[in-house]
Amino acid sequence: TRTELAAGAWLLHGFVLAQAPQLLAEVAQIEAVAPFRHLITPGGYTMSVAMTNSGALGWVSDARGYRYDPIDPQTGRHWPALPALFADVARRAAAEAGYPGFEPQACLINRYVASARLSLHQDKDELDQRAPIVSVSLGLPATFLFGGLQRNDKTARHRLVHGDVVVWGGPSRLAYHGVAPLAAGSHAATGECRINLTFRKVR
Ligand code: MD3
Ligand code: FE
Repeated sequence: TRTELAAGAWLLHGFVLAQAPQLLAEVAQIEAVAPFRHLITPGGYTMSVAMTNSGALGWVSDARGYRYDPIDPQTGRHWPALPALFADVARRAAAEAGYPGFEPQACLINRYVASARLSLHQDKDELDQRAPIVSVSLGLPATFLFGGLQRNDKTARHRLVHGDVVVWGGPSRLAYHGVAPLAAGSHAATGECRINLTFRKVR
């Protein structure tokens, strides 16, 4: 089943439940090459969410700013290639939500432990903002905050659980969004964390 959370934003309930073990096995392979790390924001804060990437480009942040880079600055090597299963899931989910022809170039992988959060932000480092962003939730549940096109717009809360996929396109693509501090817990698939994959077309 699918629910339209906002104009152009579709929640596909349990869309990757069957593939979750294989998706997590791919994450383990990726982090063996490109370890999770806590990036520093341009303002000097250390992010509570740990991040890594796979694909031709990876999202990074440091004192100089945010950018997509083909090289992992921590290892000096290319990010691990996008697994075929990742690309397949991202394409199928986008098509299911009404965005056929989506080709992900980057997969940002976020890892949340208890209390980790993502403050309200827009994703606007991608040159092609007509393409949607596809997000996959694995492990512990999270409260997702979804606002409007201005930071001060009222935010709605949505619970995202293991296996859920959300496709953010059209008028929702530039909406402010974030994740509330993760509640402590344990999940059979991931242990004491939540993993989120976001697939992006960058340029
Ligand atoms: C709505 N990640 O990585 S996924 C991010 O759960 C990010 O880790 C969150 O926000 C997470 O940038 C939320 C859902 C999401 C991702 C991108 C969006 C929602 C979005 C872009 C535009 C609008
Ligand atoms: Fe985001």
